[in-house]
Amino acid sequence: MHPENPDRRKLLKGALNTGVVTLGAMSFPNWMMPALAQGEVDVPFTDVPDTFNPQPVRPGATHFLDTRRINSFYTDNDDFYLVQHYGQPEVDNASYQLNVTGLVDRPLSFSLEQLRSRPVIEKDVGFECGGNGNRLFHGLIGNATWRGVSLRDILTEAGIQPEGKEVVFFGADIGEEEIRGRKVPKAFARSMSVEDAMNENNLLAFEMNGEPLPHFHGKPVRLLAPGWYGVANVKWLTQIHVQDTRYMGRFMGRDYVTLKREVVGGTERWVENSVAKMNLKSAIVRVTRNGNAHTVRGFVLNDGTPLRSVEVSIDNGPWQQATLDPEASQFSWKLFSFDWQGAQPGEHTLVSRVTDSNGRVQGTAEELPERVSYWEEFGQFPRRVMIGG
Ligand SMILES: Nc1nc2c(c(=O)[nH]1)N[C@H]1C(S)=C(S)[C@@H](COP(=O)(O)O)O[C@H]1N2
Ligand SMILES: [Mo]
Repeated sequence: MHPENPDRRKLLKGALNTGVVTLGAMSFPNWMMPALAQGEVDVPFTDVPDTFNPQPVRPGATHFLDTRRINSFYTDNDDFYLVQHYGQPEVDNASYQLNVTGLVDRPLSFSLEQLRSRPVIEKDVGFECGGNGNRLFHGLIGNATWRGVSLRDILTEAGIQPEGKEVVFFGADIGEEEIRGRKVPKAFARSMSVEDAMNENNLLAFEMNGEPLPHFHGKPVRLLAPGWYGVANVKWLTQIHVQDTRYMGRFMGRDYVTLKREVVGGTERWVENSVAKMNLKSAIVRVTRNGNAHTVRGFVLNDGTPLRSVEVSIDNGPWQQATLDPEASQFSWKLFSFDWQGAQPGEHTLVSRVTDSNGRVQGTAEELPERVSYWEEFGQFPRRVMIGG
């Protein structure tokens, strides 16, 4: 978001880690954190409960990014959020194999070396968990630069047969699922239509921010579907299977399934859908003060549709243009900042909204279709801050 000396950042992180070790679960109030730019200090949010206190990464655990701390376009690999449903399998690079099977003319098998010797694509991609939301201050989020190979090229080489309709991506992680009274071992898997899988942007990624893909992010290879919610990005990827029926697994058919009240061809119905492409969303995550100047910062995520504007409203006042970070690209997160003029002492409500080039506007939670459960939370997110006297 604003330039910062990386050594300094490391120092800050080190200090934070030490603090956590010695002080256990004690939380650090916002205003105790050192300033990030010369003279710049965080303005505390008053809507964050004491219980929201993201911790450093722990093996096996979900990890939240502390969005109040976002200060760079790329999220450090060791701070990028983590979600895994069946643990974090350690896959051996030397014996790794990716198999392409099913309704293809030529079943294929790749070692890591063979994948790495193919033409490499590099892309900035940001994403969030389909279960991210206000209650987590949007902490299941991150943005990185990824390197890998084209999924489309590999599927083209394998030759999808005309009957092939669905492409299933299997991870190496296996969990026991009880389905209709029977316990069975199931690999984490997600699927896409052939058309979606053949999208030229999809990567099989083996590098993240210039490093080999870290263990917890799917070493050695993961799928990366730019514009999709995180759940699509299958980690520890070992098999790609083409079939002529829909794939029905927990993460397509039962979990990561929304329930929304929508009008379907004139009839109001409760609609379930598998979490897929990201909805248009923005959120304010940070407010800082430098002297009397206040800056409001946040992020935008969507499916890659170009944006028209990001705006901020203060205390229900008029919408005012925010500035998008020029580093943003089609599938990265898009950080924005807004110069808040003449902020008066006292408590204030801030909210952002984003509009895309199709004219779609991020609505308030009340304007969006009624939604059951936390999947796909993308309404406006009003924040409260206290400006000191
Ligand atoms: N193999 C495998 N891939 C997976 C998952 C998983 O449990 N197993 N979780 C998914 C979900 S729900 C999310 S949100 C993203 C998180 O990716 P990250 O941990 O690298 O941020 O990975 C996805 N890929
Ligand atoms: Mo997720």
